Amino acid sequence: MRKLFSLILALMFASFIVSCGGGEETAEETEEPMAEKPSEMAAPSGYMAMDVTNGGTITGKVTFAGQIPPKVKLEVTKDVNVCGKVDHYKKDVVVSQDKGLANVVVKLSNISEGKAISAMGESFELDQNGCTFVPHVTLVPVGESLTILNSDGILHNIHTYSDKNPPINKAQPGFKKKMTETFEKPEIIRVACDVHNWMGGYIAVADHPYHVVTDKSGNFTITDVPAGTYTVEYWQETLGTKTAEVTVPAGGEADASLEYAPSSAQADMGAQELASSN
Ligand SMILES: [Cu+2]
Repeated sequence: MRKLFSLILALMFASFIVSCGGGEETAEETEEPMAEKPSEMAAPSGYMAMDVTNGGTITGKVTFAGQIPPKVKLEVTKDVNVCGKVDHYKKDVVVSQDKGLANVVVKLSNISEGKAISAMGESFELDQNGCTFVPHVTLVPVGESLTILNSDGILHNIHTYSDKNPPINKAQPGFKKKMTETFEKPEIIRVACDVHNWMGGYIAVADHPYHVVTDKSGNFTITDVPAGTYTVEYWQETLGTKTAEVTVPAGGEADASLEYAPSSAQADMGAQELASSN
């Protein structure tokens, strides 16, 4: 009797393990596809990731139409032993010798599907180095961690001015080499340091991967664009926002060069007019 009882117990226990094991497997099966493709889920804007076959490339150069503005040196008034190692200049308009405009955020403003946002990269960093934000304009996808580094080893303070994301105002003492922040809403956010009033930069939070920043010569490249006609939006911190239409052929190239006039009045001119006058 006792033997029978323990046999029944053993059988019950065995079937319990089997059903548990089975249950776990089912759970794994349903979880796996979600864990595999977080970036293919709809972004807040409704952007959908898909496989891009035979995509095209948009290249361009953003230029400054006026005289190359003289560099304006900024006075280092604090932590001179660290911050004063390099000269600091105003970065509101950074123009190369061939009139390329650096630090312009270029994006396709009306793209609804294309490559996965993970194409933007795996890690995103903003450094405070020589009491300057490096890079001056940082791209980060929505919901991804932005690593904020303090290479200077002195007190800085990350202070953001945002509309859609909660503002950040956090001290980063010299011993705190790293901190991370995430942004849930696409927007271009000004960032400053209250300790060093000349420090300024921008964080561009992207809801899809068709966002780039012009290099120091004003050049940019946007790759793997599904064939079609798009609105290209250009943003420069003092010259404002402009748009242009571009048609990307399958597997081909499209040019989306743009010129910014030096005055704000002229900056309102249609980008297409400027493009056609080139
Ligand atoms: Cu600082």
